[in-house]
Amino acid sequence: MKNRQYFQDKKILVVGLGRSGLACADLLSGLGAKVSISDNQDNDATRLNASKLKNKNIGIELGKHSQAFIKGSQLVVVSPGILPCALPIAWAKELNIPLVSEIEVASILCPAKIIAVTGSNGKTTVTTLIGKILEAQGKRVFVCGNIGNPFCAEVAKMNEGDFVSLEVSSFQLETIKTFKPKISLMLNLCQNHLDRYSDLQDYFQAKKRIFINQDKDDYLVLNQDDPAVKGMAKEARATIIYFRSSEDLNPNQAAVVAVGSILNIEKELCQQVFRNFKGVEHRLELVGSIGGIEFINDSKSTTVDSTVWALNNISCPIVLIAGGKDKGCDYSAIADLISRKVKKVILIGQAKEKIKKALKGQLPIGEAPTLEEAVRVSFTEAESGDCVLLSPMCSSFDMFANYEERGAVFKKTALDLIKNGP
Ligand code: UMA
Repeated sequence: MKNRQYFQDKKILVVGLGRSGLACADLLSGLGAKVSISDNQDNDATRLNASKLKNKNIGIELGKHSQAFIKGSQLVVVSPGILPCALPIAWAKELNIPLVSEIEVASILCPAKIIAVTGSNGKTTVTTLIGKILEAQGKRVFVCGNIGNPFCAEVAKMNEGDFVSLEVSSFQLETIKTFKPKISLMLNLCQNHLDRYSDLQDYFQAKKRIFINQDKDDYLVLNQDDPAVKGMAKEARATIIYFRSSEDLNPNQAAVVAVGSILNIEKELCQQVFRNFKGVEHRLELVGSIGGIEFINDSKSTTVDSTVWALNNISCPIVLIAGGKDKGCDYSAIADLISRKVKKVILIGQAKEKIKKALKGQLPIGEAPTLEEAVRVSFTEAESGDCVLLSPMCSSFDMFANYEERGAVFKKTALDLIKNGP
């Protein structure tokens, strides 16, 4: 790691004891910082994470954020899920304490070249594929970030000459200060997270922070087919590389090939990687089949556009399980496609009524109180040759800890049905 002394002896408050907070507090205390961590929930998950920090001389506050806890801090590090209006953020501003995100901390220490991937859809697949093409080229690469394992959990293992393929979310970008990827990639932009941002522009603005510190020696890879993304070239100082889909490359693959071209990785090698790629978990993941009915787990779909992608990539009739926590998206944009490709929709979660209204009775719609029940109902609605697809268009936080847990419940219920029958 570089800049090890930067955090030494600094009094630092980490806010949020989820995955990012845990990794960040652990890393900083190992570097000799005086760390404390505050989480406004006192539950099994936060207590478990707190137990992992035992014996590390870290002050832990659970069940509330108190102003006394922040006093005297020289730096506040926020987890991505902390809203900009949260109390610790207001207090940090009031007390003039610098405030950064977990990826900022890791990037200060990171000796590897950072390839940062953002966009509304496809981030996880592209981040994974960039990791794979670099591996195929014989490079040492770390794949982390919003994908699931925090940057802070990986950075201590990195050396100069390594690469990091980093999925970054708008939440993480809001509070970066010096984060400066060698290559930034903006895949696409669509309606998302409107439960956090005041409007689309506000959301796009957060996304654009991925390139604010880049200069002409860095690269910004932009989607030429997405008008909202293409126009960003004029706001950036980095060298611009465009990508666009073609007959032999879907948009995600075209983006990976463009990144490969900067890294001197041949298109042929990329295509070999694409051919061997089995996909990522929770993204159009085939779970299994019974009686000619396939179960497909697309729990990673938390936007309308992401479900559009899923529906366009499935050719058989679909029983669709959708719904969850609404992020302010307009579901009427997908109503037509759903009515053409889907036999029946089974809705779950808080967004049920809003989705039902948007689909305007264009097809049969059912509801289920739980995901397990939705899987069982969908199975009885499906016939041989159909598939049961979980592609929620919403985040999972109304019913689950995260989309991974939602996907795991879908898979377990489907596999139980496959093994034991209805
Ligand atoms: N909390 C507080 N105070 C608050 C709000 C929350 O203390 O005011 C606490 C919660 O009680 C909880 C902790 O903060 O204990 C959770 O922090 P977090 O929501 O930042 O979650 P992490 O576990 O740190 O996971 C985060 C990302 N989560 C979010 O952005 C919501 C994960 O992305 C990411 O994989 C992980 O860091 C590692 O980098 C998930 C996600 O849904 C997959 N991302 C969004 C998306 O992809 O659409 C952006």
